[in-house]
Order: sequence, then C-alpha cells, then structure tokens
Amino acid sequence: MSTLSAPQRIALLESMLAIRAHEEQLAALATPTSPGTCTSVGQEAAAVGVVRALESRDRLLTNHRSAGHLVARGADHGRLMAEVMGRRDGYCKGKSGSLHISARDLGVVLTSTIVGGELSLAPGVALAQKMGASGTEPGGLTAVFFGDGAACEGIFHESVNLAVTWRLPLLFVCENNQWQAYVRRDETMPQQHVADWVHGHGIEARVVDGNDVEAVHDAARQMAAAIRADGRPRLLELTTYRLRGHFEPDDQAYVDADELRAWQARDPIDAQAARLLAERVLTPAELAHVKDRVAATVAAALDFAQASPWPDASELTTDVYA
Ligand SMILES: Cc1ncc(C[n+]2csc(CCOP(=O)(O)OP(=O)(O)O)c2C)c(N)n1
Repeated sequence: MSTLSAPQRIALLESMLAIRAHEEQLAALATPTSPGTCTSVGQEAAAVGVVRALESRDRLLTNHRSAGHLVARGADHGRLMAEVMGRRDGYCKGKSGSLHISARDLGVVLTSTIVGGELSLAPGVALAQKMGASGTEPGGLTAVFFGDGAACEGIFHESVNLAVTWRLPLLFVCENNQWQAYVRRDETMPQQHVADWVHGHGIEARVVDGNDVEAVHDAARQMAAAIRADGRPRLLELTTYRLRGHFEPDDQAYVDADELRAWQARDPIDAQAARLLAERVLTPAELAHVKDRVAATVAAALDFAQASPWPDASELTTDVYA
C-alpha cells in the first residue's frame, strides 16, 4: 500500500510523462547529420522516484542521460530544449548541449559526459555540504546518478571508499539499464548487480525495481532520511532498461528484439498509469487530461527553443574555461 497521497502519485506519473514527451520530441528532431541526445526512455521511474524524494537543499550530479533528472527536478522544458539545440536561452546559453548542463538554480551542479566524471566530483560536493561551505544549506545531501558502465570504472570504487571513510552525505544512484553504450552489461560485469560489489566498502546498498516509480520513491526517501540521520553514504541500485538507442538516432540493430519487447511490456509509465486506474486514483478522462497538459507544455517548449536566437559569435569564449 502506498504511503503517498493521490495527488503525489499522480504527480509522479505526470513527471514521467513529461520526461517521455520531452525526450521523444528531441529524438524526433535528430538526424544522422544533426545528432540529438541520449534519451532515458524506459528509465523515467528511476529519475522521478529518486529526484522527487530529494529536497531543495540537496545537490545533484548526473551523467550524459540527464534530461529525466532535470525535468523531475523542475527544469523548464523550453530552456532545456533550447540548450540541447545550442540556443541562447538554454540553461548554459547553448554552450553545453545535452551533455554538460549545469543548472545551479535547480541544485544540479553538473551533468558529465565523461563516464564516471560525476562520480569523481560528487564526494567533493558532499564534503562541501558536510563542512557547511558557502552555498550549501544545513542537512543537505548530494545524489549522484551513474550507469552500470560507470560502475565498471575504478573511480566508482574510489568514490565509494572516500565517501565511506569521510562519512559523506552522499547517495549513489546506479541506473542499471543493462547497456553500456552498444555493449551489453553482462559482457563487462560478472555479476548482475553493482550493489554486490560494494559490501567490502561497508556501505549500505539496496537493489530496487527501477521500473516501479513508487518503490523507487519509497527506497530513495528512506535512504535520504538515513543519510541525514547518521551522515553516512548509501547506494541505491535501480534495475531498469534503456528502451531507445544509446544516442539519437540509433536503429538498435544490436538489441535482441525479444528482450526489448519484454522490457517494453514493463514500461514504467504504463505500469504506473495502470496501477492508478486500477486503484481508481485516476479516471481515464483525468489521465487523458494529464497527457494533454504534458503535450501542450512540450509543444510550447519546442516553440520557445526554436524561436530562441543562436549565441553571437562574439560570445564564443565567454562563460567557458580556457
Ligand atoms: C571516460 C569515458 N569513456 C567512454 C566514453 C564513451 N561512452 C559514452 S556513454 C558510454 C556508456 C556508459 O554506460 P553507462 O554508464 O552504463 O550509462 P548508460 O549509457 O547506460 O546510461 C560510453 C562508453 C565516455 N564518454 N567517457
């Protein structure tokens, strides 16, 4: 039985729908000569479940598959699309694209396309919070999102070790989506779960169904509360599947069709919608209304982004490190 109120459960669904619509819109714009973005289609429950369990004083770091985390955190769809399109009204004035966004007003420190890059920096952000550095708020924690591919890098173990040793308020969130770019997870990992690797580090770790948004939300809330209570890091591994390609466009010719179909049948958005309809938390008419609202938001965002000007050539080296 869910501990969430009906509006909260519907809000989780609406946030997942918003991510899906946003990313499918971006994917539709991508062409081989104008590539788009790494979508998180199929992984929306992981993003929404965790991010909606965090507080405004918390900080987030994430990877190349970040739109879901940003949208769940309340990012403006228009500014996010403008950024991916390289326009001036984007979160980083069009200079980051989808892969290096920083949205400080949302507490999103950075997104990193260097696989594992976010893992190398997250302990520093959590240390700043623990030390009460300027720009941090008491009781805040850091959540860092990464994939199973990043977990195969040495930096993952260094970061977990440091977080445990220094008792950092850090929530490691592994989205185990069964893929590492075009490589199957089981080609690089002997075990199914990243969580199995970290017992030796002495960190509490849990594996949760990453396609069940309410289960993810529950686990994230419990782990965040535990981190705030004792200051020790935790690891939450979410089992999920990347339903679209690694990058857009991608014909997924390397994906087993039966495997893909099986995971499509476990679509996290369909599952939450079916649950809310079955429990009469939502009527079909209300669901249609939510979908219409989401579609209108994304359509307006696309108009905003396409109307946004390109950055001027004279701004080429401003706001970037040289
Ligand atoms: C240090 C580094 N190595 C390789 C790459 C190329 N690359 C980009 S995404 C990716 C796969 C990452 O897999 P995972 O961490 O599981 O994330 P997912 O793409 O599945 O979300 C790779 C190898 C990179 N960007 N950075």
